[in-house]
Amino acid sequence: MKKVLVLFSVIYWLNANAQYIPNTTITAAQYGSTLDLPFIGGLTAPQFSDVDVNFDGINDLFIFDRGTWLPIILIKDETGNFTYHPEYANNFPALEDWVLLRDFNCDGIMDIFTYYIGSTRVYKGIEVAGEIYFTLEKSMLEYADFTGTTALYTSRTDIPAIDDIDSDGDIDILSFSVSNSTIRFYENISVESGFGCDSLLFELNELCWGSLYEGFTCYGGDLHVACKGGDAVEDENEGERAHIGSTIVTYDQDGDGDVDAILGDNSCNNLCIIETVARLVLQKWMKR
Ligand SMILES: [Ca+2]
Ligand SMILES: [Ca+2]
Ligand SMILES: [Ca+2]
Ligand SMILES: [Ca+2]
Repeated sequence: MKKVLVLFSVIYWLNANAQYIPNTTITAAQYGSTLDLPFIGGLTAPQFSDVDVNFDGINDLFIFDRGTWLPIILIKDETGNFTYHPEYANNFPALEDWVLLRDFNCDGIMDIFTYYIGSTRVYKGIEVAGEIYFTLEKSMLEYADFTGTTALYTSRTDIPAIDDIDSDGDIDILSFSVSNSTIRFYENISVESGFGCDSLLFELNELCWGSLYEGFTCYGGDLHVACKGGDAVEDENEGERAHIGSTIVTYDQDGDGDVDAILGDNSCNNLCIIETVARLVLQKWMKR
């Protein structure tokens, strides 16, 4: 019995110390064509970010899959080809639900914004021996108002926009409210406070960004809705639709210097563009 226990202990120790290293040199073909990335693991709901993982001056591709919560790293070479490098996944901390890589402190190294208990956790990217690693910057983002500081709400089922919304150089956040019907604009006042872009100091600038009310529909939402002294109140039958709130991606779609946005729902098979035609005042819907 003693020998059996020793044997199990040795096997357990070996397993605990074994490192899984997938063999990426094996080729696989389907219908006569060699597959580029046959053993990447499959993607359920991928989220993509640029990041230079190996500091060669070329942005590589970071993929975070909501289905597995695991990062997938594809290294890009100078010819534009991507190669799967699973070993770099160990450079990233444990991540949940959604992940966006942004350079909040303008040091040229991507940082991590990820979901954490109804809010957002931030890790700062650093270079160690020619590879990217991360240190915890903010365990949970907060914003300031007249009551003090409050956790900056983000939903685990949606994805906020983390971008320089007001084009002053620091990273701001657009996130649907707890009621999921209006978008809140959390303004970073790092630049305004004289700290350049290296701080994360948020104030609630707008309760209803874009005067937008997004209900249960898959076809956008109502525009020019006056903010009702706070988050707009849901007046629709929640049982008729599966999900309110949306993922938000901001970018300058028409190149006119202001922020447009794409909204997408997990219960809809279409995306909607909101185009800012007068800065943060008037928007219009285009269904795609
Ligand atoms: Ca690179
Ligand atoms: Ca950075
Ligand atoms: Ca800003
Ligand atoms: Ca600012």
